[in-house]
Amino acid sequence: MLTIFSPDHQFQDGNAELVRGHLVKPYERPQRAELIIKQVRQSALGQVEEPQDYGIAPIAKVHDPAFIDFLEQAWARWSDLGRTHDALPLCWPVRNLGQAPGQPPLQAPNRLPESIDGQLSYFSFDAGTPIIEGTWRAITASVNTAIEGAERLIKGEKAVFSLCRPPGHHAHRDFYGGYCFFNNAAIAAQYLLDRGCARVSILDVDYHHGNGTQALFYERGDVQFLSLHGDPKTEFPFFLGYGEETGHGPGLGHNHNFPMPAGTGWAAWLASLTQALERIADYAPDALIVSLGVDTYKDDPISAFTLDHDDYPELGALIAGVGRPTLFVMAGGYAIDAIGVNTVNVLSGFDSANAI
Ligand code: Q9C
Ligand code: ZN
Repeated sequence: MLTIFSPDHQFQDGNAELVRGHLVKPYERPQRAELIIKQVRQSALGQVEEPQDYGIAPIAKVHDPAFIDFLEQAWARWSDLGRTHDALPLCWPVRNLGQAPGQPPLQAPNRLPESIDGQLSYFSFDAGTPIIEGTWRAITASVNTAIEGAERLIKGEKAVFSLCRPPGHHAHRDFYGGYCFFNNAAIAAQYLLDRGCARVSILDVDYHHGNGTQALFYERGDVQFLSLHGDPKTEFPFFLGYGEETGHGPGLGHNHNFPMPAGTGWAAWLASLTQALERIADYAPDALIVSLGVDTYKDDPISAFTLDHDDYPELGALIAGVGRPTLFVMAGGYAIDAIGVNTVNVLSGFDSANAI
């Protein structure tokens, strides 16, 4: 399988993350991608190539122009105030905060503040996603990595691995969070639709619900979204990912969530995957995008499923069974010692099944 990879991912390298009340080095760190690419090369998965620059246009098909401009300028505005540490928001318009009596609904919460601090809050949903000097460079490289993978599918590749970092599946049209800024998989899906695909399925196997991807396509009939994840009753992102979220309007029936409790292992996870794969077969997409997180692994430091090394090749083989051009887009996975093996196990499992 061809891998697309940009060394520019390294420029997203935040200093601090709050975990269980402690300030720690962020789990979402450059070493993740370095260890995955090392394993790709060691295991001779296939060629590794760098992406071209596809510019802003394909990002603007999915994200709000004001949000894109904000991300491009955020660090300069922050550092112009003499600040040298990570730019982080700390206040959000929760429920009806900002809704004064007598005002029309939602007017006040939707007002754009003027300061960089206010706008960090306006364009985000958590404080776990630091903006630093290199963030823009890294997030545009990550998008280009996803689009290059989509472009290669159009040119005839059967499967491509876009080794994106930072990840994307938590990013909405106009807000970031969960380590994600631009929604790499969604941008790749839209790129495929704009180049002749009629229907695209996105299967999100990351431990966390792909809230951004779901929201972006919730009312769309041309993208099917399926997510297997930790139950939002107990897990990030907490406010989306329930089973009753099935889509709206033309999207009704095209959104499928499979929340599972802490402690879920391969057998129960496989039962959800089997259902998801049946839904994909029914939808008959022209292409399949997999948001590939390996934070389902038993020793992942921020997750609670118990998948093991040997489960990942089987996952890859089952995805190959869909029999569609397939783009793997890297998402989460924070067990540093295992991230390379687990990721490449999925990809080589896919390749082995296809070779039969
Ligand atoms: N601040 C992905 O796997 N934060 N995102 C956990 C510690 C959010 C995970 C709490 C985890 C986001 C792409
Ligand atoms: Zn995750």
